Amino acid sequence: MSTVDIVSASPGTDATRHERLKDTWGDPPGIRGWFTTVNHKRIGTRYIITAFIFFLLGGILAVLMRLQLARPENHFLNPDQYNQIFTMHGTTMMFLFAVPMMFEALSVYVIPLMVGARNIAFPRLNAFSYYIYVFGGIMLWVAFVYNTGPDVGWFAYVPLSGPAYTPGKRADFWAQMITFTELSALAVAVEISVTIMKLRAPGMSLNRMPMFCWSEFVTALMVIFAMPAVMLSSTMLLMDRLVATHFFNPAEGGDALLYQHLFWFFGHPEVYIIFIPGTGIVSTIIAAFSRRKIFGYLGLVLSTVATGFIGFGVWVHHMFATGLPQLSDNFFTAASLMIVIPTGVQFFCWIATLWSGKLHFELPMWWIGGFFFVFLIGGLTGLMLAAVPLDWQVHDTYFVVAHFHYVLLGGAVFPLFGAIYYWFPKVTGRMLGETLGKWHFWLFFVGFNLTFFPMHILGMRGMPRRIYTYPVEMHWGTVNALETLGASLMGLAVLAFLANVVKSYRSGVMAGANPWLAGTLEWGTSSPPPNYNFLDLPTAGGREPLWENAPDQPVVTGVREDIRAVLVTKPMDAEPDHLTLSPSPTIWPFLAALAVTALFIGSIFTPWAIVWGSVPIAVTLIGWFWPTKKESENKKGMEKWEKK
Ligand code: HEM
Ligand SMILES: [Cu+2]
Repeated sequence: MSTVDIVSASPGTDATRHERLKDTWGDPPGIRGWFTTVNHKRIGTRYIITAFIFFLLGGILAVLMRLQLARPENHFLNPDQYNQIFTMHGTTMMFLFAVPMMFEALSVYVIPLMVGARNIAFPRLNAFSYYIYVFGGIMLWVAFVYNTGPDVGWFAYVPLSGPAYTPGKRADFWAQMITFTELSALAVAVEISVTIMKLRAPGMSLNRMPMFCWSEFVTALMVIFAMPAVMLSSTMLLMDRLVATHFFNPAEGGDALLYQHLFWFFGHPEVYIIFIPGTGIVSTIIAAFSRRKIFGYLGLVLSTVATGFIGFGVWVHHMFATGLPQLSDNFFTAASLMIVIPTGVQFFCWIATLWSGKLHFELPMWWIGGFFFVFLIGGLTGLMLAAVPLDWQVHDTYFVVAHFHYVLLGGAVFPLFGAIYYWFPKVTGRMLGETLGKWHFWLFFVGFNLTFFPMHILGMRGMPRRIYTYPVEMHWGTVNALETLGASLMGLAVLAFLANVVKSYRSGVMAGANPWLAGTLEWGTSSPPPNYNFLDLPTAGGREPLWENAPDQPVVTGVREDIRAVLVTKPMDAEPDHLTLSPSPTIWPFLAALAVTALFIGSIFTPWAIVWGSVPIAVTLIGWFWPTKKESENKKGMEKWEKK
């Protein structure tokens, strides 16, 4: 066996090495470990559970809305409650569920394992960003429970959300929460792109990188470009509201359209930030269950990148009804239609893979089937909406609501459930049950189409969106009642899923390391993975290393096991480059997140919070970067050792 000998051979049997690594990479015991951990799997699991809780909360609000809309002239909710509920639904689903789940949660858990690393890059930042996200979400929901929930839609258009029309603190909480969640997304974008560029297993050159890594990498870059736009618009909104700037006030030389441009420059890419990880999941699951390498790898990579670019060029199609010059409408129609090309390429590659492979139709694949059906319909109505005349016709009707739920649930929720069935065995060591799994799928699939398909018809018949009730004479009642029935089926489906998770977690079939016989690296370690991920750092001899590694594949030896050493490789061809120290557990990211939260919430009430609030932040950051004695020793030790 040839070896990539980084430093020196590591002595000991596997059992003693396991003990040593376990001690090195472990967390302090008990509650201290809880608040100090920097392990990407613990943090990733928290992200997944938290984002799912927000999905449940958003779903409860959806059911409330559907109950209200089930009958004409219903008084189950009053208009103010409805406004808060539909704003909280959209905001929760987009900012607290979809992006954190599809991007942060999945990539923080999966990517380091998939590239064969012992931890994510910047683990303390990772802990910090999780706390920021969860505190931001809690802040918004606490405000909502105390009847201070935002009521201006998840887009919070000015002037409606400005100081004149929305006095009080409602929109302020919304704006601060946006800045919060996007801060956390930005931090994860940095961690994930560096993890993907610098911590890949030796041999995993760029053209061997799994599709899921590509998709999360493109997503990370999109986050870096899109999120600052919305953070800017929400901060400008907040300043208009709190310190009487006039960015968006035309009477004082501001511009309300500027808000829409900034918002949608983020808002459209946001859809792809949610959907592109979904495509990565689809590629991963299809390859694993066809037992063949994905067809048209290069085409898939290029179309993922192209989707990322095009996603930034089309934001104005959300503003066709604002009366922009005709020429720009034409341009943005054409640009929007271009998205068909990369999406078409992707669909073609997936179908070709299924066609030429040997399909094993297990639960994760069911959800991919659902994805094909649902996303195709959402894509087609999207093309319809990109045409200005039709957009004018159905603008702000339920046709649009139908369209974006088909895209969002088709592009994110269906692949997500596929991903959960697929990776649950890796995370917990047990399989998710079949029977409840099938109930979950069919109830959700039927319920989904029953809820959202008729909305196309309601929209064509003129039912406007964002209304809390409608008159009997419009004859929209029957269809709406049907939709509410569909929504309750989806609710049942989610209950079946939760029951399945609890049951399988306790007593499901043991999974073993690689229950699906998949080919990517995360399946090459035990389920659940040990805190140090891999006993021997893996190498990649092909795109699906577990399928392709030759018997004489080189192995990495000699990485020190008594300190948190991480192997850094070169960005293009992933040749081993050097070793670096991964940070140890610490309480400071948690305290820093608390301090930042205090500043942000305080600043809603007094600008002075920015002055006084920065003091604790400074203290926590100093604590964060202050080297401990042990760390300095390790660092010196490693430098000496590298010189040898
Ligand atoms: C799970 C089942 C769901 C149901 C039954 C549902 C239902 C609804 C309803 C009735 C509305 C109000 C439409 C209006 O009055 O204009 C709405 C709006 C919305 N939904 Fe959903 N929804 C669901 C899931 C989702 C998911 C998963 C997402 C995102 C990932 C999402 C994102 C949105 C957004 C962004 C809005 C617009 C809110 C606004 O205009 O402020 N929904 N949904
Ligand atoms: Cu768009």
